[in-house]
Amino acid sequence: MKTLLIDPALQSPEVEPPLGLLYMAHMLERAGFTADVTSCNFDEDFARLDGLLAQSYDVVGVSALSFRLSEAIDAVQYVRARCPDSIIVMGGPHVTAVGTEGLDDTTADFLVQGEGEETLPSLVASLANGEGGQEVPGTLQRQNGAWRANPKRPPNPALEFFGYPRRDFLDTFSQHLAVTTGELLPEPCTTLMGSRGCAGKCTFCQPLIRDLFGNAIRCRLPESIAEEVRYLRDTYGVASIQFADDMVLVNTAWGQRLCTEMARTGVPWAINARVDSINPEIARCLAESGVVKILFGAESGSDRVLKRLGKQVGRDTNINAMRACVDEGIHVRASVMIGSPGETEADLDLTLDMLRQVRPHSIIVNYTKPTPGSGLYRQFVRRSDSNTTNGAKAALPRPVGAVGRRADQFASMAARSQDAPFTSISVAVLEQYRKEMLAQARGPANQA
Ligand code: B12
Ligand code: SF4
Repeated sequence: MKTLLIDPALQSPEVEPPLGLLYMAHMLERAGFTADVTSCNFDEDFARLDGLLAQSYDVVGVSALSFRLSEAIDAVQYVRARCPDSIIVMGGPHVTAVGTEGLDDTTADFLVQGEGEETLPSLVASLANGEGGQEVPGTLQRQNGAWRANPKRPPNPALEFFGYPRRDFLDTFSQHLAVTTGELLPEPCTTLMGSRGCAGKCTFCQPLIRDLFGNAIRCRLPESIAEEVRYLRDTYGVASIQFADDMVLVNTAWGQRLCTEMARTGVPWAINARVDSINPEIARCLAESGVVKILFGAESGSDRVLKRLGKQVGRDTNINAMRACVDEGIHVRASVMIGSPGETEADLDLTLDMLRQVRPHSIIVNYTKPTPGSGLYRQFVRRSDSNTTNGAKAALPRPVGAVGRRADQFASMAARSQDAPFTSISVAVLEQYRKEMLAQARGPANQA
């Protein structure tokens, strides 16, 4: 069976290779199927996709992020129009988060929830054997116009089993490498995944990460991660690595082993981390092993807001962690959220004050938005589907009615910075705070 995996356009300056598709490509090849991967990020008008589709694939997979759901749906329609006989499978965070929501009108044949490394090869094998893809755990199948769900597939506890993502199967990998981010990481830079899962309970994110990757946090062997880094350096000239993990310092012992192995590679790296995984000793260990940049989801300087967001850390932990890394000379990027539920101007002042105290090197300020799959999204849907109104509801985007239209709503919300569905503080005031917060970054050139 010939398979093609498609990453629809992200329209983001941070065009990163689709690691999930590349892992699945590895597992498909291992199961005896061919797998090509393409990214529409560099494919205006689907010209490249057209060329690929001429090869008549038996199975075509399309990945869907909620905020790019329209692009994913477009890609499915495009494939269906050109290859009416191909089996089309959709998967990814959106499908995992909300199942068939927003997908009523797609012509996909199967949906996959959770990790695809084992589900997709099982599905393709079932199709190849003439079993029609029936009963494959982790899938939903279209039957007589409705979706039928099979049992979920538990995540494989051994991440090493998935091998390395096959970047050599991605026709646009050299273009991903050529994207310059203008950041301090030496280029070319690319991403890598060292662990999956997160123990956090942030309401604007979970339970999506648990639904995608399971409750347990799984870590790869640090030696194998370093081996992948050396492979990337020697094969593609990669000069630095951005870890895409949600919570790279999952435990101190593993984190320290990873530092030792990464130091041996001599390749600078950057991570995302929770503030409660950092202390001065770990910060030193990170700096000595070549970590040049660390992104913290600090979110707020108000304990009240942090608690309501389920962060399980307080303002002091934010400050101590960021300071420890600043002191070690690591570029600290603080991500904060404004317009969170129940947030007042006094809370925003506390966030501003926290940033003044730390002076991170760069700052990202996002409006709190309802990401499908998160607790906040469920709250948002309950409110927007309800008929009653109150002050907070007046600030919500219009109720959506048919679920299909939510796709456009997600997309427009992601595109506009000024959507603030959870607060009655005016956008003008929020924007003023945003400007003041950004002004607290050490390097104005690095503000985001
Ligand atoms: C790196 C990353 C990015 C990168 C690029 C993403 C990319 N090209 O894949 C960048 C920085 C660009 C990015 C941007 C954004 N991101 Co992002 N990102 C991530 C991150 C941290 C890692 C992605 C990754 O590689 N995962 C590892 C692989 C193994 O997992 P995976 O991609 O999900 O794929 C697996 C399964 O989903 C499934 N699967 C996926 N596709 C398909 C397709 C088929 C056919 C099948 C069968 C299975 C399948 O199988 C794969 C293998 O197991 C995730 C969090 C996370 N831990 O995953 C968030 C995440 C994907 N991002 C998210 C969000 C919200 C965003 C932003 C909207 C943030 C923002 N406010 O701007 C933007 C959107 C950009 C845009 N303009 O549209 C959400 C998505 C939520 C949702 N419901 O869609 C996530 C889950 C974070 C979160 N906790 O909420 N992101
Ligand atoms: S926002 Fe980050 S820390 Fe919080 S649960 Fe999600 S991945 Fe974990």
